[in-house]
Amino acid sequence: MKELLDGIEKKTAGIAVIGLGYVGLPVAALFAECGFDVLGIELRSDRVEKINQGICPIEGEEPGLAELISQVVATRRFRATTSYERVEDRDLILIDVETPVDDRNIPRYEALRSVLDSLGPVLKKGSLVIVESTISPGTMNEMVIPLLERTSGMKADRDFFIGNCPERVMPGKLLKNLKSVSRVVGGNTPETADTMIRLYRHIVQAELDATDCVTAELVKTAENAYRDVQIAFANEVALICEAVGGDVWKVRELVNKSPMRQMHLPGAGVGGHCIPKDPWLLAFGVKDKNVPLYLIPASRAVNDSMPLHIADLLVDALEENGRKTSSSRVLVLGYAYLENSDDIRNSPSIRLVDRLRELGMEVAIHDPYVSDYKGDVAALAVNADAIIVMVAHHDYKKLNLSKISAVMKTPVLIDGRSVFERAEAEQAGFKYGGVGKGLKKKLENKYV
Ligand code: SAJ
Repeated sequence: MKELLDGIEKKTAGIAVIGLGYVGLPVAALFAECGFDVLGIELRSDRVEKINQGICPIEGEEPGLAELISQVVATRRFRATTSYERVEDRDLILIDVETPVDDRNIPRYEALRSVLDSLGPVLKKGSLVIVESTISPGTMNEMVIPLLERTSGMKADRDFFIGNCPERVMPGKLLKNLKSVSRVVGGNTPETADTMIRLYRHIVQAELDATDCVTAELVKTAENAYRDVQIAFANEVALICEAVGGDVWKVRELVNKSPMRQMHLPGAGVGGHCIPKDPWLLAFGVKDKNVPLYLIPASRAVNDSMPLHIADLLVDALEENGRKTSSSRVLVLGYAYLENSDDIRNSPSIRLVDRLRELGMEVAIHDPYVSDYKGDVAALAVNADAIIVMVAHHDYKKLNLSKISAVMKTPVLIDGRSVFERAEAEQAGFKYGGVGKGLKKKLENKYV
């Protein structure tokens, strides 16, 4: 460990980053920028080629990333390859490969296993391996370490060192979050955790909390499960508000004036590559330990049902307008999973569009950031029976609603993200409804 510490202090230790995606690539670039020699190992040769030309293969607005990659490639501190052969002289190996769950919400560790199979035979004695991918609690002890000992023929904590340091990045702020958000640093031994902290101190200006591997696995999956449960609560309150004619956004604003409340945003659903997956990784950690989980699975069900709820709101509105769903034309505004992003992974809009097409509707899609769906909203709205706002892209706040309702057959506006106020939509000629703001039904005065 002493040699390793020396190499980390003097930045003479060679680094390998395996998996150059939205986490691995910025991490590799930051370590190269601060003076380490970094070798990126990436399966996809098209990404390797782009990177070695100094081009950033990540789409979307990532401030500073493209410039940083071209700089560290030009100074030859960072290069990418598809092969593991040069890993044998690397002292520090970071693993940043995907850990998705399948349609039965079971984690798929194929990418991680294949990395460990390839890494074992070339793993340098005395090196430090850090898994940065999000993994279920127990995965380091039950899978990663045993597998790497088998494929390397070496013993953890004797011949090599190992830990788990999950990331807290967010699309659009990859570099900023990596540098300024605290991290949990899980070492298989306390000494390993300390060594990892010395390494990350070079690129992280925020707190680095030393702990063990299981705690690191639990924190990462629990912090995202926390967010999913909070969002599900807000969505359930929205459904209650619709039923009693309340406005959930007003309710939320006033609830949050109560001390220690932080009701999240209700909406059209929960997408992305973290929040829909990590609660299932957390749950999988206790799969055969008969821990009765109700809240975490139920929250996933609530959030996954929101796109279908939007479809129900639409069907109600069309029927109120005397329109049959099967002959209706609908324009969906927003296909990305997050405002002002081009990332469509697990987007709620995908579920919504499938549902509307199942109901026989003709569906047009617009999204200013997704290349297949760019275009003019008013043109796409011609003769439409309804428009549905699924993503709060900034562009949508500036839409001229009167111009749009004038070209529609029956102007219905279903607002999944409360982008518009009911009054402005109705003034523009729309029948308006949305999550937590059901269609303004005449509430029968049941008390008279
Ligand atoms: N969403 C809601 N209501 C909310 C917040 C989000 O419906 O109150 C929806 C969004 O529309 C989106 C999905 O949930 O479809 C996820 O949104 P997000 O803001 O959580 O964005 P992500 O998926 O990029 O989450 C990442 C996560 N970061 C990591 O996993 C490292 C998450 O832990 C962070 O809390 C989040 O960024 C953040 O905002 O920092």
